[in-house]
Amino acid sequence: MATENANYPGEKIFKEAKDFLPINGTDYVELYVGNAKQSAHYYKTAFGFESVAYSGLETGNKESVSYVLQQDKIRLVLTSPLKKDGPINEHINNHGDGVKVIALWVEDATKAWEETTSRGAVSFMKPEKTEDEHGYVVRSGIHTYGETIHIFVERRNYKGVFMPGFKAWKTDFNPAPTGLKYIDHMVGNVGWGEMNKWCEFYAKVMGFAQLVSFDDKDISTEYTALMSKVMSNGTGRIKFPINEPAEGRKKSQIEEYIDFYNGAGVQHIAVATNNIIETVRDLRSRGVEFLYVPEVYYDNILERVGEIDEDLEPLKEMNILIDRDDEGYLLQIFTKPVLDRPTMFFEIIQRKGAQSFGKGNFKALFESIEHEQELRGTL
Ligand code: TYF
Ligand code: FE
Repeated sequence: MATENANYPGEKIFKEAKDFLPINGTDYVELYVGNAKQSAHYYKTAFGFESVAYSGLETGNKESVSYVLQQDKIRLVLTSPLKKDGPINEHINNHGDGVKVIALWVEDATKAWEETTSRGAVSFMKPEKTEDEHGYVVRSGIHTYGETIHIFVERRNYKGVFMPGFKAWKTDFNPAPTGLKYIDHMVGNVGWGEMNKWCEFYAKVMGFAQLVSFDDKDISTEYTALMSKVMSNGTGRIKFPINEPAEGRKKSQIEEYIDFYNGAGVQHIAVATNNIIETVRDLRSRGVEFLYVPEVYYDNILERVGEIDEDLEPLKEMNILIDRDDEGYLLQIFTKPVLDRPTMFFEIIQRKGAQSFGKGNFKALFESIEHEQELRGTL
């Protein structure tokens, strides 16, 4: 399965995805948060998510409350505890608000659990069937980096709004969507020297293959050294870059994350749009804050990326970054952290052929992140 990488002796690359774990797509992303009601309001108002489902006291759930939001194929679940103590409180105490679950939509959650645990995954939950008048869902789960988990969701026999235990969430407050379509990739930050271990986990346990690798030579700016590898499933629909800090002059942004999150966790969720200029214009008007890249970035940009369909002016106005690879180009922009701690943020991405991750933008992007770190006094 693994072959030697000639450039990095001793390092393994996983060339071929295996198909023992077919995944249809991301089912949902669940965040444990301090106040799910207010977080839900933020994701509706600022990002244009729609209300879908609810679980809480009114549905007989006395332990926790969850709001399910959706925009096109992107489903978010926001969960808060209703009582003191327990795993949700502990998670929030350790990490602040953050992603607990990356749920993957599969045809057979029992098989997904058997295939992954037999290859060494640590079980989070055995296959469990829950039902209501709309049918049944089977879920199973395994641990991944930090306290993050993957839940496998089998919903082919379910017709309800989300899952048993939830009711439809009807409300008169329905802000318009902002054009976000699907999750393009979700990035994990892991500790020093742990990147290869987690890439190996995705290769061995989940059958993923390695798409790309960046080392600190690619992406070492003055301070922010890091290494990154992208793992992907066979269809390419699920892409999980894994970052680890590297030695730099001062503190790596990955180390800053690990310090505030108290361990490994999800660093950013990249969401795709078909019209990044309009999406970003809309998000900005709703109060979403983005990283700033100095105007000089645009001075010789077209020499670097060649011809593009969009006018440069609105891209510059919105501060959107551009990069090209041999398959096409991409447009991307990064929000500031959306939580109190400098941990998780969003990327908005529009792919025009390019299947890469914006390597040509790393320098500008990381200098911008360093500027924010400086303001936080965490460099
Ligand atoms: O997902 C990626 O690889 C790009 C670039 O800390 C990136 O979005 C990589 C590391 C990072 C922030 C962005
Ligand atoms: Fe990204």
